[in-house]
Amino acid sequence: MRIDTLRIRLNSIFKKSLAVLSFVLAPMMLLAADVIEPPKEFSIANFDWITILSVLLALLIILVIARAFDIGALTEKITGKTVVSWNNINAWVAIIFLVAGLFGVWYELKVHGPLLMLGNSASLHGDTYDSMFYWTFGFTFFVFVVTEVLLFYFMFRYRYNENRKALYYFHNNKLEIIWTIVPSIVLTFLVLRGFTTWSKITTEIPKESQEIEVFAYQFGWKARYAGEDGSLGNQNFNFISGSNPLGVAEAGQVDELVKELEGEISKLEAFKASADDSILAWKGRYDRFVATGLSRTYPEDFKTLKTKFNDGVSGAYVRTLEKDIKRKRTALNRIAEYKKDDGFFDGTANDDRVTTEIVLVKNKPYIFKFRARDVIHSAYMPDFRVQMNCVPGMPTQFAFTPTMTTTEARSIKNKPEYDYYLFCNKICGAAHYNMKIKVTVVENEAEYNTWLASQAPLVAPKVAEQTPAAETEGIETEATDNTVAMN
Ligand SMILES: [Cu+2]
Repeated sequence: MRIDTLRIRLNSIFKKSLAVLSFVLAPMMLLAADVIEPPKEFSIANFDWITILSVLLALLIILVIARAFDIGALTEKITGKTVVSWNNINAWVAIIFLVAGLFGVWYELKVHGPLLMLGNSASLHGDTYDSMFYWTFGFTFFVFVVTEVLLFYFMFRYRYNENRKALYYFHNNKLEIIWTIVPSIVLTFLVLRGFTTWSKITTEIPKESQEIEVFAYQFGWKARYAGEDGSLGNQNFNFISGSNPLGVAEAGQVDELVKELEGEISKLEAFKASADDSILAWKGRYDRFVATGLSRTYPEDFKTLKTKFNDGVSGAYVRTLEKDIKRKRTALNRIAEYKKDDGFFDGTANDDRVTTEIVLVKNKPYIFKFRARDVIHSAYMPDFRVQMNCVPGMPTQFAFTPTMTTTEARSIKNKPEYDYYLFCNKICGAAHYNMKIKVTVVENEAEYNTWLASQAPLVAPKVAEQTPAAETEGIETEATDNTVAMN
């Protein structure tokens, strides 16, 4: 009797909580819809009454069903007969779930599948890569459908039946062997295929591949092409400066940087020498602020002054100066070491082109050398099935051959505005979403040469130094700006 009372009480608590939860959930769902749409002015006219009413209707239906089960349970208690068979209900729910789930899978594949497909690959290795994807998807999809159907069908077919006794089935070696060997074979096939494809992509690089340096920074990309001499000049992160964002080993730029660093060092040295005077001056200002009450009128200025003065007295000011000087001296020493190496500044960098766009020739092999300036980025060119991390201090590379020009891709996709892009595929900071560089594939070498000639070389060649070869090839070297600005 007491247990019965408890059950009734629990039942009523459960129902009350359900009701409270419903009234909390409904406004929450409405709020969630508001997150997506821009907030509207608060007015009853702006309410989405259809959504509110459908949520209320859904809650009402749930309550009615719950009520119906209550009545069923009560009838069972009075008559002693089974009215609601939970085993049957669960069995049918399993079938409904299976059918609805499979319909959902079919719907997703049909409606959203095409959006995820990358379309025809535009590189030589792309087709092998795509075929790997389809094989993997095919195997896993087949296994998925078979296991899901069996799982829910068995739930339905072998639900509890009081006339049937379950068989105690402990172990079967044959089954164990089958379900170990079959996946092993499939996985071995998939893994070996992936391994050989990856090895082929990364090792079978044609000797005549053209090198292009791709440089990642927060938040953009720069590309560097070899000029008329056909080879990329050296680079080092120690040479990076405002006018030399890629740190290319070009003597003029590096000398400029040395001068800049020396100037900054002597400025810092002067600050250090007059540190005592500065501290005294800050103290004077500090006292005056306190005496005249300015400290209360301009609390922010006073706070800054106080920090400065405290840092001066504690010695932090001088220590920071010394640290800065040391850092700049280290940079100078490193540059000096590189300058000792005659071959390092051999002038090959002078005609290099630093560009804000990548232009490739169809069916020509390329090797992209990736570098990063600040954090890890990832170069991702979905059309060419290329992806490679760009790590500061660790050069990486990816070789591939484009097989479809931008014009061809536009006509195949039926999108006259379509362009290939190299995206950053690693969340690298606030403007990561916008970190991309256009890649254009042209039909022939002539188009490429015209484009390259329009890009300014690192060092503008003097008219007298123009090589006759460059003139006969019709390459214009009209560029005069030898600085490459970050945009
Ligand atoms: Cu990035």
